[in-house]
Amino acid sequence: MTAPAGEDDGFEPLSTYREYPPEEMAARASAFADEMHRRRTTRHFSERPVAREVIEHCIRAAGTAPSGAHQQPWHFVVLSDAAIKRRVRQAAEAAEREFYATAPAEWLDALKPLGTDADKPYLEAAPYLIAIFAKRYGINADGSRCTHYYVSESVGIATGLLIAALHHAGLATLTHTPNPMGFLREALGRPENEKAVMLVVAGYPADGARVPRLRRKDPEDIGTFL
Ligand code: IYR
Repeated sequence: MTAPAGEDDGFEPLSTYREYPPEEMAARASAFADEMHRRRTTRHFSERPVAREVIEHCIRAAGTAPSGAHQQPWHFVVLSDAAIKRRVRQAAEAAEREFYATAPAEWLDALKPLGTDADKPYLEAAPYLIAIFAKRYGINADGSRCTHYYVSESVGIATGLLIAALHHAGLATLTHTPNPMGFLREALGRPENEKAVMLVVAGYPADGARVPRLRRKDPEDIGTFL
């Protein structure tokens, strides 16, 4: 596992790994699961400001996600300016009005327990909207295209880490997927090779914030050991 002396094979020792005693490992796994269980998506956000530094750290955490061929095919655009948030809200609500007027009955029925509708006040109230873009392909220095691999998987993992990081920091989150959301790319000045995949709303929950009474599947129902 070592390169011939004097040659750089592009590898380095795995120096960041930490081993814990087995009991500590189990305790850490359990505590993390408990912490993640406390995460709830809410649609009720406070306007209370949050330090930009917190969001910067959370994006740093998201950027640790593994990605196809380590191409890191993601970009996060953080919106906090009131005028930009208002524009995004207006465009998202226009798209959602169309969605709620035309979506299949089965889809609308599935959404009923969440109590959603075309009004998205949280897109203006919350201090941060984080627009997540997937780089469908890369651009080489000479302007030619470079294929990206497993883009949705990679961006999905990064988004999961972002949500976990925001929750861990003590922020409430909401994943919002305007339908359609093509408007985001142009509105936020992102290049043609990027595709908007999600808006993550982040901030303090509003006083009296509510969430639907949902039940999570039990571990036995979502995992099988063979
Ligand atoms: N984009 C719509 C509808 C919506 C769809 C799903 I699937 C959800 O889990 C929640 C909402 C909206 O944001 O209202």
